[in-house]
Amino acid sequence: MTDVRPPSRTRSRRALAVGIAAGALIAPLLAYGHAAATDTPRVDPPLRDAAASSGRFAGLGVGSPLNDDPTYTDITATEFSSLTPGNEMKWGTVEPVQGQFDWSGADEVVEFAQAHDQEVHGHTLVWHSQLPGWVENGQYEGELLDVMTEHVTTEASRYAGQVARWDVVNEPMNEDGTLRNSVFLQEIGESYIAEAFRAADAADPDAKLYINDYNTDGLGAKSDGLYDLVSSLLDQGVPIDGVGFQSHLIVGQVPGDMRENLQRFADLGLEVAVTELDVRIEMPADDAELAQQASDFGAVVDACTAVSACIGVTVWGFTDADSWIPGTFPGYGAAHPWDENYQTKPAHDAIRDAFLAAGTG
Ligand code: 9MR
Repeated sequence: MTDVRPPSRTRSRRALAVGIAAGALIAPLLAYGHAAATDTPRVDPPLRDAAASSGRFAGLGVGSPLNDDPTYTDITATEFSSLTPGNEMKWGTVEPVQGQFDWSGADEVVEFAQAHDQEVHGHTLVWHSQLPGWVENGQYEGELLDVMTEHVTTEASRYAGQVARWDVVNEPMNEDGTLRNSVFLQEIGESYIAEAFRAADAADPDAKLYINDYNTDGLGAKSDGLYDLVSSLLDQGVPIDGVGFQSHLIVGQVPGDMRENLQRFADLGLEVAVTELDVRIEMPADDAELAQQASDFGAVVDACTAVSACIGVTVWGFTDADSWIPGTFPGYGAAHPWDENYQTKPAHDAIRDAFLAAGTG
């Protein structure tokens, strides 16, 4: 449980970045762009190649534990170029007892990603949810600032060089744009956010450090609050590199100003990414709703590819067979690009086509 050796490093993050950049240059010339120009029958590329043609990644938030079904594993490996562990890197999972770490689930995802030339998007170091009871209930030795710093340092150090991006702080905002009254805000104050970023930067200087939230995809009070927070962190010289927009959406409700919103964060000099995209439908879903859902997935990819600093799109689960939605939003489902039988839905094609349009345009 306390083993702190990292898994073997088969491919560095820099090598991955170079590989993806090279793919971005070559793919449109050799495959899809050429096919279109010469009328040869089009071969549909996996999402990762379509995304690479626009210089971006196609990411997946993977189920927990990594599903053993060979079809699931095959799609995970072949369609995506970035994996976000859905639960395996959360505080409650990796440090169930203060100072005692269980890296088994996280290592499994990291090793899978390395074996398939995928980046790892680390999720997440400091979050009010899925905390171990000893943090939640204040049963720790010492001050919470020290406890948090120790946790961030230990986890980010272990995966240094193997995680492309870290969600350092997850979901810090309230809907009205004020800071969420988490245990960290209560015990440490607003500076917990800056301190978490400083600790992560010291532990893994090469990882891109993100703040990540939901209902911040379009303009509005919550994203205004996030914008002010991020601006203030930058003014203080806090080492923050990016903003993640989770994009847990309802069919037909992609914010029309999503591109504008991503762009204003990019204009601060930051990377942006769509980090947890799904589009839920009230069940049962009919063909018209699936068509609207496809348009919604495409619109989100379009919003990303319209912003040069938007580096990729991660979907939060790929199949309706393995979804967090029905448990959290009873009556809703069908939120993902593959159906419950692992067949692609119109949403899948819309994601692919939006990336290809950006790549060849
Ligand atoms: O996908 C995760 C699911 O398996 C967990 O049950 C759930 C618990 O909150 O967390 C899910 O992922 C969340 C992510 O970590 C942060 N943004 C919201 C996601 C959906 O709840």
